[in-house]
Amino acid sequence: MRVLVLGADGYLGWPTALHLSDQGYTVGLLDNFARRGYDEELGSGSLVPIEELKVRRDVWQELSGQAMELYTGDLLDADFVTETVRHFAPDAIVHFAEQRSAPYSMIDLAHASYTQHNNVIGNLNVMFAIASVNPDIHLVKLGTMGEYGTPNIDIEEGWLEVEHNGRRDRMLFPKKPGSFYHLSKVHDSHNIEFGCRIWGLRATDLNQGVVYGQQTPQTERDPRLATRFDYDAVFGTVLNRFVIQAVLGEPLTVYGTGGQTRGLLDIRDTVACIQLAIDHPAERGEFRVFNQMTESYSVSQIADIVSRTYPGEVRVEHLDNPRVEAPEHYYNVKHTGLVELGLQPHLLSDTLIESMFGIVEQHQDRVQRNRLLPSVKWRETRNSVG
Ligand code: NAD
Ligand code: USQ
Repeated sequence: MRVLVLGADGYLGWPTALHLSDQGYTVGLLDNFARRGYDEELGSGSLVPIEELKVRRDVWQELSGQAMELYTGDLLDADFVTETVRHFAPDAIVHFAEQRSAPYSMIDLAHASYTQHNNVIGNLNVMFAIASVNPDIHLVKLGTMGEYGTPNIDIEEGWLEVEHNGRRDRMLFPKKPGSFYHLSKVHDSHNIEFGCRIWGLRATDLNQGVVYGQQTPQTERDPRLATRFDYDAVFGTVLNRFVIQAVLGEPLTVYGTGGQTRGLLDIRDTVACIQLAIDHPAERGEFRVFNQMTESYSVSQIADIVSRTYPGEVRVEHLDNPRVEAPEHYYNVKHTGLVELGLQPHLLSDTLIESMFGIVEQHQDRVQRNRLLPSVKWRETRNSVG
């Protein structure tokens, strides 16, 4: 099967491409390297050094014998997207290629606008390319658990059976996201669902929780195959950041009370979920949604787990929450779809954190400590003209 991975230079796109290639899929890689540009703009970078995508691709070919075709370009360029889809002729497209940081999208008007334009229009270009080249291509799109926000009812997998004034319907689950980034994913979901209705596209929207971890069996084969590992307050995600802060002897930065709860998953489960979605495609015209997370914890619980696991002393600091989010809330998420397809989750209780400490120790001299504290504040409104 031929799979085109959009965003293949990213934290998750690269290990997914390797995993699929290792499993015998013919993989194409696409990226415009925007993520490396955000690093330059913010003065930050991956804790673990990462090679250029072309180098990583060549190393993989050398080690595995598997070739991967590389397409360098921007999803905002509709002609490039259509030509790539026509040329590679995929059976499935896995779409990771978006600006994915909530704080980045909340810096100011320019960053909110960039995020929504990049994500929504890039995704539209992918949908139109599929519809015009071959509507049978299965679109596997990375969404996010944050699309739902934290409603005071159980979160279903994408759809909700509603009874209202004596009538029933199946509606997209109501969304209440918490950043302009998360909103871009809601817009994508609506656009894709519409594409399934009008053109009979087949799509799987993976509402993924916060991912942690840095290694997969494939990236471990050679340091030149490493994927990125972010620690800064804009792109670093909570568990990865807490692990890095623990090793550095810096306080774990719990925002607010730490009662906010999120769905999480191990990076090895991300790549497994993508494969399961590809192997069991949605039907023509079906907009299928899976909640791609394996367990949920509050931020305080995550800080406790890291503190307990780290062999040294760990301090936890409660900062004023720079975001606007419910500090304590109900959170009960249905996430059985991927398990029914065969996912065997790696849970936090039995894995990984210890191995992450070693990775951080090895590269800790690369950390710029001034990138650790949050500076983007949700309540501040800034536009480009001041
Ligand atoms: P990442 O930023 O590391 O990777 C995204 C890649 O897409 C980058 O290499 C970037 O250069 C590329 N890209 C962005 N815009 C592009 C464009 N217009 N054209 C071509 N390439 C473009 O992000 P990630 O952490 O690997 O996340 C991948 C996807 O998974 C994102 O859509 C994100 O929203 C979603 N997701 C991530 C997490 C997480 O914890 N990392 C959790 C849930 C969902
Ligand atoms: N948080 C802290 N301290 C920190 C960092 C984060 O308390 O140092 C808290 C945040 O306030 C938030 C939670 O931890 O309540 C998660 O924050 P995060 O930065 O780890 O994750 P988030 O901004 O939600 O975004 C990340 C990815 C995004 C993905 C999302 C999945 O960057 O691409 O969509 O996780 S989800 O959260 O399920 O929407």
